[in-house]
Amino acid sequence: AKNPMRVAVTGAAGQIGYSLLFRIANGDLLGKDQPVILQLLEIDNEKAQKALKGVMMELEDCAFPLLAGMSAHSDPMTAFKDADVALLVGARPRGPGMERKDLLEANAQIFTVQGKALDAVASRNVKVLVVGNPANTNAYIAMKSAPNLPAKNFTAMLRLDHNRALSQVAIKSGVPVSQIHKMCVWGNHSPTMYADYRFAVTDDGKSLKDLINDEQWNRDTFLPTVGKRGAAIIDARGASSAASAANAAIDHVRDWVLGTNGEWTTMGVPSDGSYGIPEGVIFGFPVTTENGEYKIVQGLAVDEFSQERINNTLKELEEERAGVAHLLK
Ligand code: NAX
Repeated sequence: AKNPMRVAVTGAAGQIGYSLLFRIANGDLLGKDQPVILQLLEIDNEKAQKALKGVMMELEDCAFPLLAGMSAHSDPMTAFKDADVALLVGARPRGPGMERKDLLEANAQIFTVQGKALDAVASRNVKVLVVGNPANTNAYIAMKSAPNLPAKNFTAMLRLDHNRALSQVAIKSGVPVSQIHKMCVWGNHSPTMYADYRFAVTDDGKSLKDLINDEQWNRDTFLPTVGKRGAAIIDARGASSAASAANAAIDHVRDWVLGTNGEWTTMGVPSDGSYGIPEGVIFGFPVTTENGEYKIVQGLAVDEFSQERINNTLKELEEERAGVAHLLK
């Protein structure tokens, strides 16, 4: 039998945690033959820690064969000890009267502390996925706070945007999602992200762009629908995306660890300068993965419309980065 892998999850008593933990323990994250140990972090607050205990009671009550152990933490230095995977879900939500700048700063503090803790105690190969918003900038802060870990180990979640885009294209074209390849999303996990089906093809190589053949739909329906989907879920459900966000986190890490067999997916990763994105900016790119490493898909044509969109989402990320620069000294 395989040795258990340690998966740290922050914000473990939250909405996304409630969907995520059960799927990890069920083997959806790392494979049906891979035992896992869950190391769960919540804020140092009686109510949160009590709620976390409740979730752990339910995990026990599932008697998952792959769940080899679990522990509750209020300190990232113990929660991240020897972690092979770290899912950073917990973040400070926007409170009443809070400006975007206040939100950035509150989260910058959290992700500085957590980046330092990962740097100090996690496995040197830890794979980090930041889900908590603003996800790209939080991942950037954690990466910068962990100089002894490879920068490439820090990623942000664009997969929910990617999956949303896939489903919208499938509905429009009538081609099932399972038969659509080479979808991607560029940029920030925010309404500025650029979901791009120009390269998408069916199993038999037909272009989705040609099949749909409707630029106005792309501009006026598809991009706004994907970009504002989070708000539409809040409006309909009275709560933000949780099960779909947990599902996307599972997809992201599973594909990173187990490989995509040549298929494209989208990950927010530190740029290596590809497509003119400044090095180090955590940006959504089309990637393929193999042997636990991702590679940015190279050589894609960027037309004028796409360049405009990419510039726009990059500009937002650079503003966010400038907004927290003073905290990273
Ligand atoms: P909840 O408010 O239900 O849960 C968050 C949990 O995190 C709470 O239990 C809180 O106590 C905990 N927490 C806060 N600060 C913490 C810290 N410093 N250490 C440990 N735990 C901490 O939010 P939920 O709906 O689960 O969403 C979590 C985050 O995911 C939010 O930031 C949200 O904006 C973000 N999302 C990101 C998405 C993406 O695609 N990247 C999509 C879904 C989601 O909106």
